[in-house]
Amino acid sequence: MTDTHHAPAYDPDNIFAKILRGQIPAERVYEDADTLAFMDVMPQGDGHTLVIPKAPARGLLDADPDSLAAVARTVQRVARAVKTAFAAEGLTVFQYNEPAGGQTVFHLHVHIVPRFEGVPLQR
Ligand code: DGP
Repeated sequence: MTDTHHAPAYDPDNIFAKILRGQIPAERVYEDADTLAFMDVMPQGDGHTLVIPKAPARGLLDADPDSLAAVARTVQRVARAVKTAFAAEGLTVFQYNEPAGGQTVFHLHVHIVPRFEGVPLQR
């Protein structure tokens, strides 16, 4: 398949790559061979957690399918744990691509936010 996405190249010095390398701290909540989960520093609600692949990927479009599958498994695992830990009534799960799509950190990440009836997302 021809690549028609034309996204910029992956930057290995992005902040989540530095978290993966242990160069900057993060509140890590889950890790396996292919993925890492940690708390978001600008939470949109209590328990806001991010899941990232260890393999370099800028976003959804350039990610390796096996890496995406690993992310999906970790998202489900962490979502279950976060829902229980924060006694959430629901969860919002989302993922942004490129600045026009709302992305600000250019290493693929999935947001998991515990939700409660009548409480809007913060920010
Ligand atoms: P976005 O690319 O728009 O999906 O947002 C990036 C998210 O990453 C945003 O919710 C804030 C969070 N974030 C940015 N810098 C850091 C950091 O250094 N550590 C942690 N834990 N989260 C960060």
